[in-house]
Amino acid sequence: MPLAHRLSAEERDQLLPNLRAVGWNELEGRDAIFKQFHFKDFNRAFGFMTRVALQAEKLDHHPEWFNVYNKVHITLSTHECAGLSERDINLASFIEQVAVSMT
Ligand code: H2B
Repeated sequence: MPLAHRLSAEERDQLLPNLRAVGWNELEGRDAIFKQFHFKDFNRAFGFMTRVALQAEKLDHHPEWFNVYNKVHITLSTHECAGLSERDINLASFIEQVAVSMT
């Protein structure tokens, strides 16, 4: 896999607005993006997590996440470049597709 690079200001201007529009925000004090998801119940939340987990494993890019019942909080960042990379954007886009199909 090619090395991940931290997104430049120009790349951020291009890539982040679409994700902001659906509720992803940049964290304060850390170069990462974050979103909270709410589902109807635990089955939906865990089904969502299962689908995301399988794709994360394929991409070798994994979410930091927290789940209680129907809530899933997700943080995405890339250790290799200590910040946001295109891998985070790609995983966030996939996560959005799954979330839409689970609500
Ligand atoms: N997930 C995330 N979110 N960021 C990474 O930098 C990362 C990862 N690196 N999953 C991968 C695994 C790396 O640790 C392995 C060794 O490829």
